[in-house]
Amino acid sequence: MSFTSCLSIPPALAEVAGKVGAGERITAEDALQLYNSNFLSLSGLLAVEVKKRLNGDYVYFNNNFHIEPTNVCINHCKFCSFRRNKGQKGSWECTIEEMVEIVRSYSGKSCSEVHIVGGVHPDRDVWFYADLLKAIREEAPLLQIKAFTAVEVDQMCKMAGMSVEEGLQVLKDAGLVAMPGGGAEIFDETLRAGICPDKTTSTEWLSIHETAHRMGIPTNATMLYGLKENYLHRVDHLSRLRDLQDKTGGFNAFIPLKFRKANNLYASRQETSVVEDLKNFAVSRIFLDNIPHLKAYWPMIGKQAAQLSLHFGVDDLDGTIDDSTRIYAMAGAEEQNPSASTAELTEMIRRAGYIPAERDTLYKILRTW
Ligand code: V47
Repeated sequence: MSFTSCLSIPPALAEVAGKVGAGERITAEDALQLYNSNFLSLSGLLAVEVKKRLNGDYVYFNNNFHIEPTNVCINHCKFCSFRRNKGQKGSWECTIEEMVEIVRSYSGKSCSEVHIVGGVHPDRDVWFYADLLKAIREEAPLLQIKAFTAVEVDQMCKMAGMSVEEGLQVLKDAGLVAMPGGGAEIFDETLRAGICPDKTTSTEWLSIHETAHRMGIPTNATMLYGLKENYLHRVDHLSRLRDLQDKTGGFNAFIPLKFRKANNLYASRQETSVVEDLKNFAVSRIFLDNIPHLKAYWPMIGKQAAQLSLHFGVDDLDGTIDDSTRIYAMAGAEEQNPSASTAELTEMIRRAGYIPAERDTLYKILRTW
């Protein structure tokens, strides 16, 4: 007798559970079954099973900080609380010297990574950003640079009159180690046209990541959820990522990003519940069986929900961050001044029953507790 047959679980769901237990890949229809069911704890159990196969009892974090070069942006994404026009009150455009100064302020603090993401600036091209990376590398040769969403890369290459491949080569030569997963939003073309009409398209986003993977630049992937989409849209998004990962193997981590409503055009909408957030982590973990890591970005959902997510398939808590990012605080995220000490992150992980592992950008373990 199977484990699930002793419980009052609908047969279709028991079948999905059986597949996950046997290590089989689930289909899009199976993922929909999980999304549509109210057996949250079963989804959590299955997600932890997949997580353990991939990462054992480790839960990763890193010692990092962010640089947001500018919030001036040519795009007009309706969910964004961060963007400003050039010269508008509240806009900023850091110079290379100012950004190197930020890096210098972290010397001696054992950070292994700087995460650089900002608005899509109207006049800064690949050469500007390559100079930035070179200057950072000169200042801190051991610091790994994870930088620029596919949307930023798209625009900076166009500005320089280069193909994406040529532009990424310039950035790689200047010190780019990996790319973050932002700008994916939701791939469904109709929804995307409504919420971020002038942004890099879904096909272009996927193609830029495919090019990066081919060139040996690993990347992350995200999904903005809780804004207009239904479960079919989410499964479509996850399917496009899983298909690309089957082809390239270049995604390191998937990060679901919960829509936050403050200070943007969707302020009157309701945000998702913690139950929905945990379900989304679990289904993502089970469906994306080929992406090694599932990250909970704690500044967005808060530390308590992030700790709970470790029982829904999450194996990565991002990093210490040191209050160096504004994007989510401006959108009303849980953490208005996000900062976590190594002691705090290791304690969160240990109290959830896992082994804390400090990692670098490429998931090499630097230390365990
Ligand atoms: O693409 C913007 C999201 C992303 C809102 O790769 C919002 O390690 C919710 O991708 N509500 C950029 N989300 C940041 C990003 C990221 C963050 C942390 C780690 C990594 C990584 C990547 O932020 C955007 C967009 O999807 N976003 N506004 C909002 N109101």
